[in-house]
Amino acid sequence: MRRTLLPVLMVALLAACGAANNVTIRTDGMRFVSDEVRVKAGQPVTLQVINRDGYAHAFDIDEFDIHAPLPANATFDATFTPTAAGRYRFYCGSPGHEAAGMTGVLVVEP
Ligand SMILES: [Cu+2]
Repeated sequence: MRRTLLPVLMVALLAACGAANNVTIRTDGMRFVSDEVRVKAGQPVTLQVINRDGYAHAFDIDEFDIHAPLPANATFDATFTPTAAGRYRFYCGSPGHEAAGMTGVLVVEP
């Protein structure tokens, strides 16, 4: 029993890890946490951005045409599939926030 169970569990774990292209980003004042996130190319990405600050932010990635307002205490969800590996900058489009350092990088790995 034991000999057969371990490989099966490992395969199941690997499958679960490979399918998890889920990213959660939180706002924290004038920054994003995390400010660098990694996903795999060719797999759907489920992105969730949570704003628990008491004022509005935004979440923007120009290359994926994502431009989402983030009112105070709101959450934004998006699903998209990056096809090309690369480093894609995201930022907060609220006036002054990007200049204050509210930026990050979505790293799409091949
Ligand atoms: Cu902001």
